[in-house]
Amino acid sequence: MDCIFCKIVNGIIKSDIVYEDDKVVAFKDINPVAPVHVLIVPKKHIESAMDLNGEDFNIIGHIFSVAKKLSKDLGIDKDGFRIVNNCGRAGGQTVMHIHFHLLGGRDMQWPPG
Ligand code: DGP
Repeated sequence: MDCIFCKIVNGIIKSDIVYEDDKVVAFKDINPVAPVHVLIVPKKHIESAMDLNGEDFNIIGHIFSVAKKLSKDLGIDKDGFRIVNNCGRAGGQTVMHIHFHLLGGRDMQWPPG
C-alpha cells in the first residue's frame, strides 16, 4: 500500500480528521490554501475521476452530501465555498487517490491557476 491517502484512511499516517463514516474520511489539508481547507476522500482506493465506474458514482454523490454537512459544521455555508477535484497531471492532481478539496473562509478567485 504505497498510497498516502490509503495510509490516512487506515490510520497509518496521522491526520486531523473532521469527519468519518463507512465510505469516506475528511481531514484537514497539510498545506491549506484557505482558512478552511478539508479533503474529502473515499475509503475505496480510486485513482482519479477517470477511474470511476458503476457503484463508485454513488460515493461521489455521498461526498457532496458530506461537503454540504461540513460546510455548515465549519461555518462556511452562508458565505459560500468551493469544491475542487483535480484530475490527472495537467489538472494538478498530485495524490493519485481521488479526493475533493472543500475550500472556504475567503473570497475565491476565478479563473484558477
Ligand atoms: P491534489 O493536488 O489535488 O492532488 O491535492 C493533494 C493535497 O493533499 C494537497 O493539497 C496536499 C495534501 N496532502 C498531501 N499529503 C498529505 C498528508 O500526508 N496529509 C494531509 N493532511 N494532506 C496531505
